[in-house]
Amino acid sequence: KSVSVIGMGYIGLPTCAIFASRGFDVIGVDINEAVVEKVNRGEIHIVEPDLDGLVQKMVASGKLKAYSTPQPADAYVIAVPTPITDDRKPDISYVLAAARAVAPILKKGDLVVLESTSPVGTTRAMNLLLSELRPDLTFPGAADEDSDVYVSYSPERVLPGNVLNELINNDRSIGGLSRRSSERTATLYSSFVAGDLFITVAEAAELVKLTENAFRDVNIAFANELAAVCQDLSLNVWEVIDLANRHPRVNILQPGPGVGGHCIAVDPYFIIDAAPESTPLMQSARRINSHRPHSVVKDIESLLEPGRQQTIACLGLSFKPNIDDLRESPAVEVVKLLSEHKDVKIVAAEPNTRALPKELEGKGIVFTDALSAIDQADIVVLLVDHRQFNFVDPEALKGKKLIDTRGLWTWRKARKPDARIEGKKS
Ligand code: SAJ
Repeated sequence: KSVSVIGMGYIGLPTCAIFASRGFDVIGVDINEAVVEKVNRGEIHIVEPDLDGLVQKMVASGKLKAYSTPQPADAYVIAVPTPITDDRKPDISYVLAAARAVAPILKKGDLVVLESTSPVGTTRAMNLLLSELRPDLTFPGAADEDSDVYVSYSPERVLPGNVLNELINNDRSIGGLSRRSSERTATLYSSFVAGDLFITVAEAAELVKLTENAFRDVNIAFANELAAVCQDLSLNVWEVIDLANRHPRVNILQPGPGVGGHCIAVDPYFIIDAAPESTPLMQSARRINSHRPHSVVKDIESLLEPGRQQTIACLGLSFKPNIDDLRESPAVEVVKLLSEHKDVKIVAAEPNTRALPKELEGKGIVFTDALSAIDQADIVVLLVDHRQFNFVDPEALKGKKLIDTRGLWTWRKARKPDARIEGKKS
């Protein structure tokens, strides 16, 4: 049994390692030579708990090998990026490029599974491209008769930071382009998935994936809107949410400096693009969440004293806690906006990366550790609730102006236990 995983990023690499751990001969493919060399040395290029040990073991056992071009296998899993263009249109060119790379080596009986988050219709478009490139083979068609090659969509839905656990334990939807394609895909994933596998049509599976992330975006927008309301009314949003969430059917998410990452800040646009007239709620959630970094900068500006150079410590740059991923990070956006000010010196700290990201280079920003950043600062801005920041001594913050965009210090740590009066639950 062999499987070739195209794209060894945040999803593809853990997927390679899990397949290898279940006895598959795994061919990991990436166009980035540096990634290929690193994996073949048993090393990883991303921060993800427990992944390093597993990749090292699988490479050492010979079950996982990395290449820069696809190699023949019984199944191909495509996990390449599907970004949006500057005008917020889905870009599926990497999926089509992966299909073009796989097409020449396909043989009768092979399975091709698309895992990348994709606009509705992408799997069928990929199938069409494959069938055009390989007229000697049959592919799933409208009549649902058996074909030489099987094609399906099965999206990943794992949370960065908890990938290995969620890969195994989450349920999965499988949208085959034929009944046999779905069955083959279910057999492939049942090798490691402990959750349930649900079979549907490809287009539904594509929309399911987009819907999950759009749902979260809308819910975070609600929390962020509530933060703005509380600011207007001089109330503590963290307390309001915490108490509202004591209702058995209310579960409000956490406000913050915005929504980052390559999924939640991107995927709703795939739905919006497909149905612009029918998505006013999703569109406004996107606007609310994209505006958050600007509100944080406005709050910081309100603390600045005019005519004096001041130092601002920005703590955390990644898009969420305890990872190194800076893609679409609202924290980076805040720092970038701040760096346009003449009167401020910015000192930034990010415990999970070794240097500033490229987009912040050359702007006079100092990169250092959290404690020395705080030490130098007039204003301390907490942008990411990394676990390390829990341990900052309150003494170090004394006399500093504070903006806590995640409620880590101002609410979660300071919550008074004596504010609770025990009820009579037996
Ligand atoms: N965020 C908030 N408040 C919250 C929760 C999150 O402001 O209460 C922010 C985070 O700080 C971050 C952004 O939202 O900037 C996204 O973080 P996240 O943890 O919600 O999600 P991702 O992007 O790491 O992973 C999401 C997950 N989707 C859902 O939970 C519906 C994951 O399961 C998907 O597999 C992943 O997208 C993906 O690859 O699509």
